[in-house]
Amino acid sequence: MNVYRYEENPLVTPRDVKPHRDDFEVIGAFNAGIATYNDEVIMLLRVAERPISDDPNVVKAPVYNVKTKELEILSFNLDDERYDFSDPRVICEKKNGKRFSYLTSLSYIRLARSTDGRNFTIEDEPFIYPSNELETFGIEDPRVTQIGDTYYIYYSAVSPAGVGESLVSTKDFVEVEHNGMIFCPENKDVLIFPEKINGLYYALHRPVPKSTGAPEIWVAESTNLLHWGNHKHLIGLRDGMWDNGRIGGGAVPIKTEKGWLELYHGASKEDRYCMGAVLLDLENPAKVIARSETPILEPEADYEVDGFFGNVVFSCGVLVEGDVVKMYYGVADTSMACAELSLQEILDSLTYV
Ligand code: MAN
Repeated sequence: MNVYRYEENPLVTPRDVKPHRDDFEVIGAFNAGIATYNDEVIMLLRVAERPISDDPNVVKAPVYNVKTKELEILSFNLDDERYDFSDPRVICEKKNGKRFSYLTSLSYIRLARSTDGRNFTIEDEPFIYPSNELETFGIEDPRVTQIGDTYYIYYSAVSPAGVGESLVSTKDFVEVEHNGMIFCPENKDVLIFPEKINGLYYALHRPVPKSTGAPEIWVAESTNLLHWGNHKHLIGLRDGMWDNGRIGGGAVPIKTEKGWLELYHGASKEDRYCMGAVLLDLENPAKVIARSETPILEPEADYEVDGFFGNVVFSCGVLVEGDVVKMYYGVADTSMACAELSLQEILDSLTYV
């Protein structure tokens, strides 16, 4: 696979982003949704900020308080036996195993704009900030689907009640209408198709089943974008392969003559995140036509390998111009990068099932 990584990579780094509070530091500007609006490329950045800690033995956890509309800052001592601090992203109570009790940072969505797709100007204020009881730990990994003149933005809403997917919409990237949670916990990585198919809207989603099953990609239908049903299991993990740990949709599906091309992320059991592709039937997106045996993009550049959580390439949005797929992607849970790939080459690389 020929991959052309921009010379300007990483395009946006935490250093480029001004914290939204003086007592906070930005540790991530990554996993951005992508849209075009008024001849500009818009990144909907997931900005992760954490309270500055003066004491290296203290980890702080920011939590949004719905009543006061302020953040509460909780402090944890690294030698507190009750907690596991080994994953830098989360604070886990040992009795809960790998289930986290708090996040070490709070994410929200901030806009960055560009006229050339390479140089971005970052807005000073948050665009979408936690605002209800399902978002008290933050909002993450937005994706954007344009249908007509409306941009549907959906993201992971994180709270003690779980991680689910909420929907908002905007026509101008100024006013935002909130439409509530569309996929309840635990669910992430929702992608809404850009047009109706045989009269119905379609979405990919990624539940995390508990009794049996795994974090895998499902497809659902809707008549109104708010209520989703007729869920079907779409693709699963593959033993011994690059996507044997967890998978989830990435970019909004691309309509091609061969079918809907979905660029998805797959992580190995060792948490190495790569991007691959799956081709779905144009008339029935629940039918899989072909899939990548090997990744189309994997963490190789130093900014993909090293970072807050290394060995991660994670795309939430692409722009397609003719045969060129401009894949914007988060790197190492830290920054944003972009690479160009050939649409034809991706399609030719797939193995038909
Ligand atoms: C995982 C990671 C984190 C994220 C939480 C909650 O631990 O993806 O980045 O904050 O889940 O979604």
